[in-house]
This record gives sequence, C-alpha cells and structure tokens, in this order.
Amino acid sequence: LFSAVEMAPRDPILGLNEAFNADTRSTKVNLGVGVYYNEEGRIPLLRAVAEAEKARLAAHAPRGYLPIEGLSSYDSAVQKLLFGEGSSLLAEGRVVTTQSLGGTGALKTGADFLKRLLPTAVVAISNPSWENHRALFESAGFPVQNYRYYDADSQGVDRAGMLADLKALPARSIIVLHACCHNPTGVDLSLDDWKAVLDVLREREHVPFLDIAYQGFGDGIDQDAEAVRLFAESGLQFFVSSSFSKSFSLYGERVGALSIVTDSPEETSRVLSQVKRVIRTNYSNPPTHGATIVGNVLNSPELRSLWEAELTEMRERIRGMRMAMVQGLAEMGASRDFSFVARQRGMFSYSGLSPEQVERLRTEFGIYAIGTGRICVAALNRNNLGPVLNAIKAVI
Ligand code: PLP
Ligand code: TYF
Repeated sequence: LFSAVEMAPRDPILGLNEAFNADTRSTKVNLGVGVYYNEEGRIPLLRAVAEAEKARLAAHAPRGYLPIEGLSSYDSAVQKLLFGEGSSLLAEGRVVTTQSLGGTGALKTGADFLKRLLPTAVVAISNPSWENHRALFESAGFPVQNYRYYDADSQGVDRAGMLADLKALPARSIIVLHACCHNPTGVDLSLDDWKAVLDVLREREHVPFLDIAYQGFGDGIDQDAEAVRLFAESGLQFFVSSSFSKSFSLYGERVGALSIVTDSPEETSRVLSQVKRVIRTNYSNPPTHGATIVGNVLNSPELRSLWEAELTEMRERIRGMRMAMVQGLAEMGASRDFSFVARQRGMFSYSGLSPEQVERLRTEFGIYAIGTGRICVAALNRNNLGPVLNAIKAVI
C-alpha cells in the first residue's frame, strides 16, 4: 500500500521551527514562525483568557456537541467585531457566520463551498502570500494564480501591477486579499488602494475573499477592519476568513470563523444550509473550548476591555520593536536604510535580506528567518534585539 508513497515537502515555515527546536545554541532566536512572543520571549496567556477559563472550569459545563455552525454567541460576537456594532448588513440578516478551526479552517470551508458554486473559477492570491493560501485552494480543486502585489524597489504596493492583473483575470475569479497586516510583507493597501481594487472587482464580477488573521495588530480593532467595512458598504457579496489565533494568543485552540455576505436573509438561510453541509462532511461540528472562551470575553464588558488593553499592549510592543530596529541599525551605521520597517504593519517585515544572508544568520548566529527575508518582528524583545541587529549588520 505505501511502498510508492513519496516524502511530501515540509512546510517551509513549520519545518524551520523543527530546525530551530533542534538547535542547541543558547543564543538562538526564532524570527521564523508568525507567533507573538512577549518581552520575556514567551507566548503569552492573556489575562482575559485566563479569567474566562477560570470561570468556565468552575462552572463544570457539560461538553455536548455544538451546532454545526458553532456557538451562536461566538458567531454573533465575531460578526460585530468584523462588521462593526452598528452594521446595517447584520441588522438586515445578510451575513452568515460559522465557527471554524482557526483561520485555516475558514479558508478551507469557504474554498470547498466556492468549488460547488464556481467549479471552473480561477483563484488569485497576492505575490507573495501566505504559503498555505495556494495549497489550500489547490487542494480544493482550483487553479491558483498570482496577482502582482509587493514592489521591492519602493518597498510598497505595486498598485498599477495589482490592478492590471486583477483586470486581466477571467471574469468571476476568486480574489484572496489580506485585509490587514499582510503576511509575509507587512505592506498593506491604503484606503484609496482598496477603493480602486473594489472598483475592479465590481467591474470584473470577481468574488472577494478577505482573509483577516491579524485584526488588532496593525492600527486597532476597527481601523484594521477598514477593508471589511468598505466591502460591506459596497453592496458586493464576499467571503471573510478570520482568526483569533494571534489576537487572543490561542494558536492551538483553533478559533476562527467564516463569514459570507449575501443579498438577503432568505439567501443567508440557503447559503448557511450549504456551508453546514460542507462542515458536516468534514468534521461534523467544531470544538467547544476556544470559541466559548473568546465568546465569553467578547460578550463580557469587563473581560472585553481587559482583552482590548492586552491587544493594545501587544500591538504597541511590536511597534516599539519596529522603531528600535530602525533606530538601532541606523545608529550602528548599517550599510542600508531600514526605515521602511517602521512603515510596515503587523507581525512581519520583509527585511530585504537575501537567501544567502538569511542562511548566514542561521548558521553563524543561530538567528532563524524565512528564506524570503521575512522576519517576525513580534519575536524581538529588549534582550535579543542587540544580538539580532549586530548579526544583521554583519551579514549585510
Ligand atoms: N491567513 C493568514 C494570512 C495567516 O497568516 C494565517 C496564519 O496562521 C492564517 C490565515 C491561519 O490562521 P490560523 O492559524 O488561525 O489557522
Ligand atoms: O505565516 C506564519 O508564520 C503563520 C503561522 O502552515 C503558520 O501564519 C505558518 C505555516 C503554516 C501554518 C501557520
């Protein structure tokens, strides 16, 4: 049965993690995987989460099956976070939201549903994008293309290239867009860029699929939902995959959601019935713990404000590390200008380091980054910053 099975390639990011764990140097630093570490270099357990868990444990709640679409108090809290408290779409019953196994699960459920709706469509993702975007949509059966996005010369968005590529795709293509904190570049669209993109999507009847995995890590909860809100006002139908892995530091609990904007409550109930069918034939129904915790935090005024304060602290710590990196390298007389790092948003920076320089960082200094030059700024802290900057200066 298995004699002809070939070794599958490792996930480049998770594979790097394995190499990091096997490294015995005490000075090693992991800037590879996209995980937020606190000032002590640990993945935080948020106080809002700990409080909600304490209450849940004390309640000795039974663990029956959740509905196929997940916990309804969680699903509606997600909707308000994405579309805003006063959203007219929500009031009109035009959003389907189902709890998912992280942001990845939302993408996969959405992709499987779309395959039934648009079996011959092309999917387009940004160049570059999160590695898993291509693999997920290909495994759902779609051909996946790139649209131009990152412009290495300006360290910004190739707006003209992006718009031209979106125009050139076959009508009714599925367009995956990073709503904020672009992974891997850290380079986001401006509001004007979003409006221009929206015009092309409308004109070409493309189906937008907004992926928002870092809400609150850029400029704030509402600010980071700017693109979602703009699309909500546009009258278009679209998909949103969202994740609490980062914003609640609940990576392993797999807490996310798929939201789909429809034209009417009647459409909403038909769409929901089909999404439930996709879920049922994949994993039946989602797990209880993570969504209960997130739902309870979002729906409790005290825990909610505690969470918002902790999220602000994470966002500001990352911002501080960006500034410290720019300033530190300038003061050290680095041979290159790194001021672009301060303009990027979210956890990541496309640092401009070459594959050879990344390789030297790892072999000579025990500093792990992605071969593309992506570094996770959220893994820097006051202790490892100096050694990391010295190493960067040495390899450039
Ligand atoms: N989408 C993007 C852009 C991501 O960077 C990630 C990162 O993990 C995900 C989706 C997946 O989120 P999750 O870990 O919740 O599955
Ligand atoms: O890009 C990252 O580092 C995060 C974490 O298959 C991640 O999004 C990386 C690879 C992967 C799943 C999650």
